[in-house]
Amino acid sequence: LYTYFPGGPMWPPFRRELRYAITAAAATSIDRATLSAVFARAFARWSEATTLRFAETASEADADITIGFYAGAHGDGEAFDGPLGTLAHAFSPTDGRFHLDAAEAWVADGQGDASSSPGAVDLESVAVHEIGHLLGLGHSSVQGAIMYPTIRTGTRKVDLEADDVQGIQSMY
Ligand code: TQI
Ligand code: CA
Ligand code: ZN
Ligand code: ZN
Repeated sequence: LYTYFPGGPMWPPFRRELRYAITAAAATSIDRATLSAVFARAFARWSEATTLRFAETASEADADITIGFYAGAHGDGEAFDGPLGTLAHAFSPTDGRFHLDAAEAWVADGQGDASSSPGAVDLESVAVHEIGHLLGLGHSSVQGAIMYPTIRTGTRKVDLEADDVQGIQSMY
């Protein structure tokens, strides 16, 4: 079953269109257009299941959600740990910060070192999971759910399960 963050924080009902900015992309080798496409698809999984809409903005000041790649300590007390281990983290509503570990062998749309690295991590799969957190979902006990707290490296898991849909539809 799906869970919420403690206290059940969510984006308020008058905020049904959320803007996101990709602010720190320099630390990854994946090009900017590919990043835009991958995150757009990841957000679309959740907007298709809810009344939420997401739009990319170039302006960080304008953004509800900020997405960036960082290596090691990056100022929020949750230092990244190099390859594998923690891949990414996202804060609960309505913080909006979504950070990815720049040290991972990210792969997206055939870019990155999918074949050469045994630790390759699919960016879109991680993005779909972290967006669940950004929207207020905790972890699910249903194996196969996007919000289940493990994923095998080198695999792709981007389709919401019934459990994820029920969880998000109970909020939005
Ligand atoms: N990052 C953890 C995660 O997103 C961070 C975390 C641990 C967390 N406990 C939490 C976030 C509780 C919110 C609430 O789950 S991770 C996966 C998965 C990670 C893990 O790097 O370990 C994915 C990132 F689910 F596959 F294990 C993305 Cl998809
Ligand atoms: Ca890591
Ligand atoms: Zn961080
Ligand atoms: Zn998680």
